Parts: sequence; structure tokens; C-alpha cells
Amino acid sequence: MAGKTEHQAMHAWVKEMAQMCNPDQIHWCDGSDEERRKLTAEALSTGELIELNQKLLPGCLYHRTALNDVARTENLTFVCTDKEEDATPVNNWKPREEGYAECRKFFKDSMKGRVMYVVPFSMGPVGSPFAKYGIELTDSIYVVLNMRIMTHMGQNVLDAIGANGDFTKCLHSKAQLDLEKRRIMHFPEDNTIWSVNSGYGGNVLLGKKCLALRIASWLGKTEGWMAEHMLILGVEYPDSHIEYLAAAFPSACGKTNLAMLVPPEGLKAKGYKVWTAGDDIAWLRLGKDGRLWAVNPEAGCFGVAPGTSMSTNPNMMKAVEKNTIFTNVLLKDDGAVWWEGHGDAPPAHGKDWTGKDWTPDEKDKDGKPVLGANANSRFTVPIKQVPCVSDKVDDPAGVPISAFIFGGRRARLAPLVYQSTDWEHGTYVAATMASERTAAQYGKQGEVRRDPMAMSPFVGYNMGDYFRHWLEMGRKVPNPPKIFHVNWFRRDENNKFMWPGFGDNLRVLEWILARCRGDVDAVETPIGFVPKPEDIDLTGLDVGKETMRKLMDIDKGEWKIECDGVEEYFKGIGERMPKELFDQLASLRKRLG
Ligand code: OXD
Ligand code: MN
Repeated sequence: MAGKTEHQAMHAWVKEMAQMCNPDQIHWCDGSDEERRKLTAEALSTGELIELNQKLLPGCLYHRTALNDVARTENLTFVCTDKEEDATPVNNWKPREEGYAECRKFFKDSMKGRVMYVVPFSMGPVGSPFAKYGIELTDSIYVVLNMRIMTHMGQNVLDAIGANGDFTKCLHSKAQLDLEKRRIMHFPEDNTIWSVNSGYGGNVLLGKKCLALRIASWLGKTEGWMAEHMLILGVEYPDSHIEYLAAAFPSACGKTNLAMLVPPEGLKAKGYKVWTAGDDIAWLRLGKDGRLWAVNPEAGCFGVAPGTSMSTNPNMMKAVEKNTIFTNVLLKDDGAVWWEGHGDAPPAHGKDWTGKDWTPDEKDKDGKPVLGANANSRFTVPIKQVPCVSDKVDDPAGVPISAFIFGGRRARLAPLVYQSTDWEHGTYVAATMASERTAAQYGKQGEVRRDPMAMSPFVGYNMGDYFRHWLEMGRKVPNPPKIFHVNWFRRDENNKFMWPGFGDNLRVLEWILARCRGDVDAVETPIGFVPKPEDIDLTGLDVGKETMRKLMDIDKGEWKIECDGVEEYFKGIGERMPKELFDQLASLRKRLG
């Protein structure tokens, strides 16, 4: 089928890629339901997908990846630019031509005997000033069906691109799923992404991490906007007005749960409602009102299954009851699914994520329990199925952001919450974000991994330039979000978490939003503003005064050691590290005495 587009350069590119990959057929996707049914039937017949129990899980499908292909492969992910310093020091780099040359060998004839699907997609609502369009060529039906969920996909995107419009050229082939020949290559100077020999979502749903973060961060720097690894959340007050926050956390810090937070019992009387506008990525632009406005470029969630339960995230559990693609979870004998931390007791028998028979007492050769679901098993679900989805989720204008929240996992050091003094200091706070290993290292010096803005694996260019872009955005936006840092993971002397987390995090968001409105005072400390103890509403919560004091404690000695770590990190960024952030570090040291 020929594509319904007059875009001659697009036709020429599809032809050129097809000459290299040599598929038997080319299919231009229109995004229709009929197409979905046909592709699903085809994938079921080859075993690429398995149909789940349609009574229990209507519209749901199951997929297993190759055993060597269960997570993003950062070591095989490259930013290919002409000048090395445009991509380094955090990214892997290759010269542009060398990147293409290496991959051409892997793509050569990789689609022989297969269909090449041409997938037109939009990140951001089609027609929105935020939207960026892409075409992904792929030989995987699993990818096509996931792209249908994760992006706005179909003929309307080709119409929006028109005869001359820009689009990101994305090429993916499973090839032989050979780990040695796996590459995830970004060519920001050509608005191009090439991914080969993988079938794992984060490596192959090219709209997500590759376009919406790595390429988009580059476009944002060039065009004066921001692409960030942030959830977007609305808190509705009893008078129906809604204030929006965007928050960034490294993985395994409860980002999806925060995006879908359920107000705790004790705060219910206040009548708050929480609305989810995004769970992973935010694109931000200066609005006419002088504030920063955000859209979620994605249309779906690609969430981690293990640990998702009716108690940690009831909204997500309800969302995945239908029209969901499950990857690498445990397949139950009744055609439903299960994972560790699901809430329901494990089934007596099932097939694990590798396809082997599984029982709950299964042990490996070292006597350790065998996981039924891979630790990074996933579900792909339309965000509109989330019961608390915001009605602004596909508003082309986005939502105005009052606060940015950054956080990591710190057993000590960082208080429950603090506020930066201004944008420049906030940029410093975000740039020095880190997570440390938890229980095992407690009491020793835990291994601290710096993950500025939770963007370390996703900035498509030089990290020093990225920090500079943040500083410049602050100068450009008359009324920018206030910047906060939270730590839900602080532990006491017995190694116990002091803060309950989950829904109770709304108590902290309440203070954050009150600060944004100027409704509440704070205590000034060397690291920023912290709440007065009485200003966090603890109604119905069993957290004593002494625990709150410890949660807010700032140990100057530990902060001085932290400053040494930050200095080392900043120096490692090299010449392009902005002086303003070294100045911030110097003033923090001075305030610490
Ligand atoms: C994700 C990630 O999958 O951050 O969202 O790795
Ligand atoms: Mn993410």
C-alpha cells in the first residue's frame, strides 16, 4: 500500500531505507481499528503476541521479549554528532558518519521476508504548537501496536506533516536481536534515530526516550523550550481550581505512583482531587501569560509492573484491566497475568516471563526464588484509561506549571522537602540530584549516583550546555515554576523509613503549592526553605513531632561532604559547565560555614 502523502522527501527516504533493509512488503499504517485487528491477528498467528483471557482482560495482549533484551541498553546507546564535545561527557559518542556506517551493516537485508511498517506518529496532540511529528519504520507488529497506544498515530499525522513538513526519521529493525550488533543511535543534527537488534520498548518505541527526550532536548535547546523526564500532576481544590506540578525522579523512586496519587484518609475532608496529565515526560514552553506551560507528549503509559498493586497504585491497576499490552509478566493458566508485588497471592502454577513452567516455590541453583515476572516487566496502556486522568491530557495548550519537584532516594542528608531560593539555585538543586543504594549501604557511605534532573541517560547533547539552557530558560520566563526537592526515603537510626510515602506525599504537595501561592511562611536554612513543623498537615497520620524533626534535619557536616561530591561531578562535566553553578556551590559552602 502506498502512503497517502504528497511529501516527496518522505517517499524518497522510505524508499532509501527499504532498499537497505530489503523488506518483502511496505505497509503504511493509517491507525484505523481495522488495521489494529488485522495486525493483531497476524501477530497472534506467528506467536509474536499471545491473546490473554478476553473475559477477564478484554482487548489485552501478551508478549515476551528475547531473554537478552529486557531493558534499555545504555552502553549501546549513542549520540552521533560531528563534534565530540556536542554530545559528551555523559553520552556515548560516535562521529555521525561512523555511526551510520556501522549501523548500515546491521540493517542490510534485516527485513528480508518481513513487512516494513511505516508508522506516522505525533508526540503531543496533533496540531498543537508543542507537537513534533515522526515516522517510524519497523519490522515489528509489537512495535506498531505499542506505538498506537504510546503516541498519537495514523493518517491524520501524515495530513498534519503535509507536503513539506519536518518529521523525525526513525528506523527500527529487530534484525536478529543480536546483542553484539544492538545499537540505539541518535543523529540530532539530522533529526534521525536508528535502532537495531532490539525489541525492548525503551529501545524501540522511538517516540519515547529517543525522540521525546534525547532528540527533543536538542530541539528544545535550539528552539528555546524544554524536554524533561517529568510527570505532570494536577491538584484540584474544593473550589474546583486546579494547580499543576511537574516532578522528576530517577527510576525506582515512585514516579508513576506519585502521578496517580490517591489522597490519604486524613486529608480527604479537605476535598482534594488529584489528576494525572503525564507519568514520564513533559515538554515545556513559555506561555503568553509569562508562565511555563507543559504538555505530555505521550498518549500512553509504559509502566513497570512489579510492585504495582491496589495498595500502591489502584488507578493504574484499574487502567490495565483492558486494551493493555503486557510484556514479560507471569502468564497465569487462566490467561490472566500476575507479577511480584501484584497484591493477589501468586497462582499455584503459570508460565514465567521466559515461557517456562513456574510455581511460587521455584528456586534457582543458588536456592533463590525464581521471579515469575521479569523485574522490568511492563504494561502499555492508553493514559485515557487511567481513572484519574486529567481532562487537559490532550489539551493542545497544555497546563501552566506552578512547581517543579525533584527528588532522589537518600537514606540520610536530604530533608523531606525543601524549596530553592530562586531559579538559579533551583537549577543547582536539580543538577545535583542523586540517589544512593538503600538498605545494604545504610550506615556506610552509600554509593551515590548523580542523575541531574533525572535526565542523565536522556540529554541528547552536552550536559554543561543542558545546564546552561536551564539557566537561560529561567531568564526568559518572567514567572517560572518554584523549584523544590523532596526525599520520601529518609531512614531513622534503625534503618526504617520515617515517611509513609504514597498517598501521604500529598501532605507535602499541599505545602509546596501553598508556598507557590505565598500562603505559608518557611524556615530559612543553608540549603533553602523548609516547612515550619506545624505547616505540614499530619491529620490521621501516625508520625510524631520527633520524627518530623528528624525528617527535616540538616546535618551541616554531611552537607559539606555532599558539596565535595558535587564539585567533583561538576568538574567532570568539563569546560562547558556554567560558572553560575560553581558560584551556587561556593555560596552553599559559605552558608554551611
Ligand atoms: C522509563 C525509564 O522506562 O525511565 O520510563 O527507564
Ligand atoms: Mn522514564
